[in-house]
Amino acid sequence: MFAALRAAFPADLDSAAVETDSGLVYSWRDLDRATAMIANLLRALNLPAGSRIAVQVEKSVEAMLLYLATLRAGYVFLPLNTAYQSAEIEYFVGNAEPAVVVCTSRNFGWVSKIAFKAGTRHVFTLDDDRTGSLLARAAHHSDRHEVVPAAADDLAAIVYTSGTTGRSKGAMLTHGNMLSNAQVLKDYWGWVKDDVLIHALPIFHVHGLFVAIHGALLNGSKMIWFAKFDPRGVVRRMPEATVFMGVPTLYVRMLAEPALDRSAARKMRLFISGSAPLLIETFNEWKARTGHTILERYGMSETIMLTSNPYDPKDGERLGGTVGFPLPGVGVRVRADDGNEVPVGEIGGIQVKGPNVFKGYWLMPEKTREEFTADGWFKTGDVGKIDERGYVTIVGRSKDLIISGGYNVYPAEVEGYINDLPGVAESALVGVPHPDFGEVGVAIVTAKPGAQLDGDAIVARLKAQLANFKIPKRCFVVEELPRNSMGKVQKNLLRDQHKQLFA
Ligand code: MLC
Ligand code: AMP
Repeated sequence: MFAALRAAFPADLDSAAVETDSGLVYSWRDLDRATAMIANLLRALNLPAGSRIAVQVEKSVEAMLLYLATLRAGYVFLPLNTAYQSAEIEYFVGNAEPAVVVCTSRNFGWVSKIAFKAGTRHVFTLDDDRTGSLLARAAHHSDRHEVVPAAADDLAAIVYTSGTTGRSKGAMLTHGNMLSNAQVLKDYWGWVKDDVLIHALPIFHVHGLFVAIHGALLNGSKMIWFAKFDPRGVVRRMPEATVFMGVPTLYVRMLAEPALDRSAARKMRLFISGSAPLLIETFNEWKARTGHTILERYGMSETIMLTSNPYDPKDGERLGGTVGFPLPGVGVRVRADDGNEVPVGEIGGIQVKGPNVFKGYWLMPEKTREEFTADGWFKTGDVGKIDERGYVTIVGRSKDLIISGGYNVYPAEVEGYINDLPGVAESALVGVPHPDFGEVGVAIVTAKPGAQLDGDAIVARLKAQLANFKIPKRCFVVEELPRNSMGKVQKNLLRDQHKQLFA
């Protein structure tokens, strides 16, 4: 993967590869030299083959360089959301047993304690102001490094994705998964010389880390780099850019900027949305304001990108409300619960097969087997249909999942934390529509006999334990939860009851 990206660097290594929102400029030569130095540092640690490098740091160009250096050195990158707190990190580090952990200096105390307990030998710091022990140590290493060869089937990254039962699973992605997907997207999305990408997404998930970074680097394209999404700043820099990638919340927030108009988007070639459903209102409003039709695509940690609306009009129009066609080389089909084929246009479970599909869940062969069909297709857990023209539409999910601002929240995990609080008898977390985040979690809780509960106090307690995006936006205490005749909580009734909460 790294060799392919490196081969795409432009001939003029002194031209700008990344420009940050704070005015720093990194040349292609800088990228090459810095990744060599970090790769040499990692190699000097004499780590066993296949070692995981777990990283929980704020977004910075150096964090991206650490990712690229890990590929370059032949190790396995393990990105972690900066919102994760100690219980979450303890699980990931305990499960993945990384040889190296990189964290912010602010979190060094508690993260290093967790890491050393799990047997990690090396803990470095990396801050978003180009300081920390990782860079200080890398500075002593040579800026030349022979790329460590990797086979298509070798692991390149483990991306944790929450499980329906509460426990996260590490999706193992290979160099072949990543490179095949990046090459298909380069072609399908029509990347051209002189493209400039605005990079405004976090870099600990598939969207910002793989789709955006690989897209720009594999085309030798400059990135305008935002450490944090800032709608005003992005609209201000838009006239210099040609490609933008975002989750729907980013589009909603940019639409609230008066400066967003056709003139701001005059050089833009392509706006891409994914990770969560894009509302048709957003799709239409964006077209009216900028003259551009957003291209919606569909992906997952386990499969990177699997479908996309067409870029080239000769392949068809970009249809709002759909996620387009299976990407070239990727098989997508819809199956009924019993595994049988469904007629064209009918709803069923979406399954996928192709060179983009991951190798399995880290240390979970059973789970891996469960998620694949006997004939080798991966069950996405999304529910949808494919029409006679081949457009895929996602209509729902069979997995109990809430997608909030592009982040996944698994109700079972949050409910587990709520149920452990004193006085709580049981709880249900449901997703309700939200104008900014698309969907947010709302908790409905019952008390143990004699206990007095307060919804706001429950939310406050959760904030100390869980990543912020998983915290329910509201919590209601009720007498009892609605149940069906089988005794199962009727979440659909709860969702219905609260659907107007943020309208
Ligand atoms: C932040 N908050 C959220 C939230 N993000 N609440 C619910 N859902 C979210 N996604 C809350 C915080 O808890 C906090 O609440 C308050 O908002 C401010 O926090 P912040 O960190 O300052 O928020 P902000 O920077 O505004 O972040 C919003 C965002 C961010 C939309 C920019 O969530 C984001 O970057 N989302 C993108 C996620 C992404 O990249 N997904 C790709 C996954 S890959 P309080 O109460 O503490 O004030 C994938 C595959 C694929 O899905 O197909 O791509
Ligand atoms: P993750 O596990 O974080 O990779 O999230 C993957 C999930 O995000 C998918 O299984 C879908 O449910 C959802 N998703 C991604 N892209 C889209 C999209 N364009 N529309 C609707 N849902 C999407």
